Amino acid sequence: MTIRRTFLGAAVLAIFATTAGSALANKPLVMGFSQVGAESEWRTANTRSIKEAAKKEGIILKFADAQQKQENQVKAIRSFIAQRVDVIAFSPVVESGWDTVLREARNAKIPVILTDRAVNAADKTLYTTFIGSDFVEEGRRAGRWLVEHAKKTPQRTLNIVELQGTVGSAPALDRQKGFAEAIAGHPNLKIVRSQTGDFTRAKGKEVMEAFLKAQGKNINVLYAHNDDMAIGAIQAIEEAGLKPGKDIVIVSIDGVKGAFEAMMAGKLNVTVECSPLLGPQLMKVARDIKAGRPVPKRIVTEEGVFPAEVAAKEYPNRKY
Ligand code: GYE
Repeated sequence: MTIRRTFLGAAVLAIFATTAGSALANKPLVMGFSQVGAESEWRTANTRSIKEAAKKEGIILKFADAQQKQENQVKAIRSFIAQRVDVIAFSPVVESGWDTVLREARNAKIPVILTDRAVNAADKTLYTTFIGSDFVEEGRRAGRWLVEHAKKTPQRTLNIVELQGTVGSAPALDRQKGFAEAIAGHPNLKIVRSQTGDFTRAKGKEVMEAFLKAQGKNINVLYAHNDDMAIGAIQAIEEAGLKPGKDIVIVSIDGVKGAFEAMMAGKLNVTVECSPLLGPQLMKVARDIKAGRPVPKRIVTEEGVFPAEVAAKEYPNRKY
């Protein structure tokens, strides 16, 4: 009797354990995602991509918009830790100042995925992987396009104004560096002013107005770290009675639809692609990490360069 009861009990327990086990395995993965904000067309497309991919993959997404403030991102990450999410992903608004909060995530044994922007932490074990573009290369591509363009007028000095992205952000630092590298050794290409427009249209317009006021007509080229600032600047240039894309050659980065429209209207000369469609890759990597599969430390997005001449042909293919 006792033996039978024990056996039965064990059998019931075994069944229970199996059910509980599979229930655990089927439990949807929970991801906490801290987004930079909604500062640009790029960012809106990035958010959409992440939300859609999570839905498609059956991943529960806790999404927090930081309105371009690091302190909000830190708060969001701490709240994800408190909620014991399975994975934390975030796009760090600036590069530095993350060590403490990342250590807290590590102590809680919650893996962290960086998307889009990098951190400059010396301790690389503070995050599992970084998915995103090579921003230095994007800056080089923008610079190389300009070097080619300038070959048409080799005797002419071209005064360049630069609209930088958010101060201290990986894309602003890297795009500045890559561009400077590509135009170095071309003394006719001179950066005469460089200031942040915080990756927004409004600031891009405002800073371009200040550039125009300070430089008068002595601006030949605008290099904008993103399309939105270029689009804002186009307005300022037109309001100053000049022709964007002609009087002032404009080079920018992202490849959003707004940039293609500006190119088709002859107001923008080239955009270097930076894909925001990181959602599907992010969800896949999150699953791999959760399943204990090894993931690469760096996953680089593939991108191209689109000059105005191909804009109309490429426009229908653009997904963001
Ligand atoms: O280029 C800009 C956005 O981090 C790559 O952020 C991203 C940048 C993008 O605001 O438009």
